[in-house]
Amino acid sequence: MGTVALIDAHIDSCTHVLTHVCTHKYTHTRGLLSCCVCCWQTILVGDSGVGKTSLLVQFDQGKFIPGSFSATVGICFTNKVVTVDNVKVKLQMWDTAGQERFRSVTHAYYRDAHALLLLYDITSKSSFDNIRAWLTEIHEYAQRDVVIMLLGNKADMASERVIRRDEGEKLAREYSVPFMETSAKTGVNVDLAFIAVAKELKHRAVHGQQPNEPTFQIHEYIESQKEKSGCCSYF
Ligand SMILES: Nc1nc2c(ncn2[C@@H]2O[C@H](COP(=O)(O)OP(=O)(O)O)[C@@H](O)[C@H]2O)c(=O)[nH]1
Ligand SMILES: [Mg+2]
Repeated sequence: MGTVALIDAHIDSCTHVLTHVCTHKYTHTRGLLSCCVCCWQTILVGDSGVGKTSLLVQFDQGKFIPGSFSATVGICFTNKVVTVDNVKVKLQMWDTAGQERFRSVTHAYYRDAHALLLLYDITSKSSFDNIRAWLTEIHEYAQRDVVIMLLGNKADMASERVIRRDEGEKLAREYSVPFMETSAKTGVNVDLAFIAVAKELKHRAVHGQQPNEPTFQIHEYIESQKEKSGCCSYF
């Protein structure tokens, strides 16, 4: 089986629930690219109504379906293969529907997560205030090297904004996590959030802990790529 076929076969096989880290690395025979196919679990967390499901649908299908999704109790996931730096990366994105109360997201999901997208709603102060509690829980149960990204969603709702962008930035700095504002409705920064996570995970898998390898700077990457949603939409 050729390398590409092998990679595709691996991607297809990597679909079962709670798949563990797939660290297989395939090196192209011509040696130009180190091609790593991984299946990484990314969990969306945050209060109910912040737009987790909408964000996932926007990333997966490129569209916004207005109205609340039924808060089915349980966790479901969506798989998506993205290409970062010529490498196919499979993200398995878990949506914590109906589990938004603290301490109710099964600890196993945190433990198995490679990345966490933590959302608040820029029009909801309580969802922002609860971010600290979410981070406490994440630090308690997730792996120490989990990639965390803070997202202020619903950036399109400028007139109803109650959390300024700089407040989100400050909180993110305090916890040393990357931050951006997103809109599941317009799609602003949605792909970027997932792609930045995929790039970070891919970089870690390919380059590992080799001391001489330049590290991928997720903060700098995001700063260079992100669209400022409504530059003048502060109060
Ligand atoms: N204007 C706007 N509405 C959004 C956005 N994201 C989600 N919503 C709306 O917010 C509500 C809750 O969204 P949902 O995805 O179900 O939130 P979840 O409970 O966190 O999964 C729904 O009415 C969505 O249509 C967004 O970026 N902009
Ligand atoms: Mg939901």
